[in-house]
Amino acid sequence: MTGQSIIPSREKQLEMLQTMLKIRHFEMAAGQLYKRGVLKGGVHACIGQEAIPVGISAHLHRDDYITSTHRGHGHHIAKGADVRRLMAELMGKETGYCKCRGGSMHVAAFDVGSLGAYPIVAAGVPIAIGAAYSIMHRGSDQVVVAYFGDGALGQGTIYEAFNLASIWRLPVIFTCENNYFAVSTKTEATVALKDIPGFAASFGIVGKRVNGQNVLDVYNAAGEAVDRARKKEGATFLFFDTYRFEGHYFGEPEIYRSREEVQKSKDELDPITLYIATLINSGMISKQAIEAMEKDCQREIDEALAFAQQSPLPNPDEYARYVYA
Ligand SMILES: Cc1ncc(C[n+]2csc(CCOP(=O)(O)OP(=O)(O)O)c2C)c(N)n1
Repeated sequence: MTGQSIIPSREKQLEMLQTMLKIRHFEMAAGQLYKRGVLKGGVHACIGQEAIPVGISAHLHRDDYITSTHRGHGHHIAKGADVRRLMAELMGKETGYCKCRGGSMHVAAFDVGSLGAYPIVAAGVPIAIGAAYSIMHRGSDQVVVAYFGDGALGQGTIYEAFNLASIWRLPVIFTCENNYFAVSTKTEATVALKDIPGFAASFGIVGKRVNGQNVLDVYNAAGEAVDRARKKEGATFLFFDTYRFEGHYFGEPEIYRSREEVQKSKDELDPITLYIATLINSGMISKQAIEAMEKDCQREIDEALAFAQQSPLPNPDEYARYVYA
């Protein structure tokens, strides 16, 4: 890693803020739907973690790939997914990305390079390796971002993936979102890993620990990693420190952390609040322009809600259609 900071263009920076706001508004709307009993099953929000997929996706092309997790709305929206089809998928409608067969935790959006969200912890990572292997054989300059949580570091497949990525020089960006909890278990209770660069170096790849609440830090670290992957110079392991503001899923009782801890993190670590302050201080945007941006986001999410609400449910007689075994 060169460590040299690159300041993105004003246009890019405003686009990043807009995408972070879009993810936040989408998930706040999903939270309301969950409370009203409209959404069934587990819905895992990435509220507080938005800077990571946004800073990374700012470097990705539509045909680059991602593999995602149970906490994947932000990964998909940042990659350009249509929020109407995503909302419809959450609501179990036929117009959803997977025609209701996936739901929040199993979305795949091939139109924007998402090879799927995998709620089996770490399960998306070997799929990212397969996609990277195909890129290598096709000789294209695509890259793959494999998202996973700190909980995935307890899964052996991660280390097999590191090994193969190094041996085959695969264009992968291993992206760990360390939000300090795997459900109720603190990272420190299960993850022995401390020295990220040293650990990655032992596999012959580059590793870096990054502040995941600062979208510009994410943007810079991801820029180097994506560049390295496109040039076929090998994989990167990016370990982002972040914090999830909601429970593990909407409605989860959160008995393993105090209200004060959560509030302090919301007050001090909100990636959107922090970024807005940076943009205002640098004169890049006015408060009025931010308000207008928020209204735009809200309008887009309202449209997505209306689209999803008006969409038909799937025909129960066709439940096995599109499902392969
Ligand atoms: C292999 C496997 N073991 C256990 C579970 C149950 N489970 C669902 S989410 C989760 C925690 C995941 O934590 P982390 O990877 O840190 O992601 P986060 O939820 O914090 O984003 C667990 C243990 C699972 N889905 N898959």
